[in-house]
Amino acid sequence: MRNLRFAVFGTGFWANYQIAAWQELEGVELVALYNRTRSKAEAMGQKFGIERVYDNADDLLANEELDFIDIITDVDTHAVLVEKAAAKGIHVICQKPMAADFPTAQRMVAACQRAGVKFFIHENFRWQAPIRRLKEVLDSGVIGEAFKARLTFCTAFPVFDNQPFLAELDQLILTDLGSHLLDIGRFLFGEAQSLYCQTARINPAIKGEDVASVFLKMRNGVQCYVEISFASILEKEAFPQTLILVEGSEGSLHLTTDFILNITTRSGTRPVECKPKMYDWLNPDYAVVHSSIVDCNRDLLNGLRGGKSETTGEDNFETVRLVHACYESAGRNAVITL
Ligand code: 89V
Repeated sequence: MRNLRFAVFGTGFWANYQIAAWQELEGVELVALYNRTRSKAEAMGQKFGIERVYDNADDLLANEELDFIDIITDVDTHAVLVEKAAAKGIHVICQKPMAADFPTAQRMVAACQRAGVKFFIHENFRWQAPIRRLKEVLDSGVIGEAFKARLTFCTAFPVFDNQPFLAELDQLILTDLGSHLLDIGRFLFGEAQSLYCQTARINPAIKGEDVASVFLKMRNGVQCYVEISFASILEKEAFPQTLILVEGSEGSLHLTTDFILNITTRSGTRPVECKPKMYDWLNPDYAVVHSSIVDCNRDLLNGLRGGKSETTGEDNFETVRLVHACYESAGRNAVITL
């Protein structure tokens, strides 16, 4: 099977890990880089041995022979790059969140459908090793019928140091983290029927909200509470894992810190360690997050080769729908029926 040739658009903090994660996989070849600041593309090119770098997206698309592009730019440039690639008949992977608003996401999905190109969203959180393990155990039926869940990602880790653009977003926590956590809710329990959300801004130095609490009623009956925060000063001062508690008719699953999944039934609790695979390139603060990029990329590559991929644009559109329903709910202080 020949290698799939691709280009990366955006050479900021996240691209360091996404490119390294691609290099863990067979069957792909990174041939060119784009960044609107040429010197940044050149620096990344030197780091990974990529000679062809561009500061003009159209020139890259005109000059290079590509099977797909991987967009790792800020959210406000996603739509224009997706549409440019679709117009050239090139398949697209785009970093989450798909778009800053719902109509733009609709336009992106439609543009790829019209052009007949494959469109995927790079949504890596559902690929985290402990979350995959929790899903397996949940599906095994050991805790019976799930009826209630809590998904938590609350931290005071200085995310703005590595990703300064986050401080500039008018809508922050629900687009950045909500996209991930709401997607995990869909991954575990399917689609939501209704939701209610409240938001707050605690850090006065940023533009958007940094705290959100969402209560979802899932179509399968599960009551799912999602709490996300970049303002939580908690006793465990490390980059947090996503913590999950699922309660079922016969027991519970509790994913706690340090990658321990406690499986509890009436006969007791069995702790299972589910550590992520460590790579020498990952940033230890983000270990479980960065490690999941490899598994996410593997799934996307499968989709590009004509197999099934979990996070297609169409699928992720349902996550985008939830994110924007949360903003609507918080804005109107109302329950939104989906
Ligand atoms: O993965 C992400 O979306 C990052 C972080 C983990 C900091 O939220 O922005």
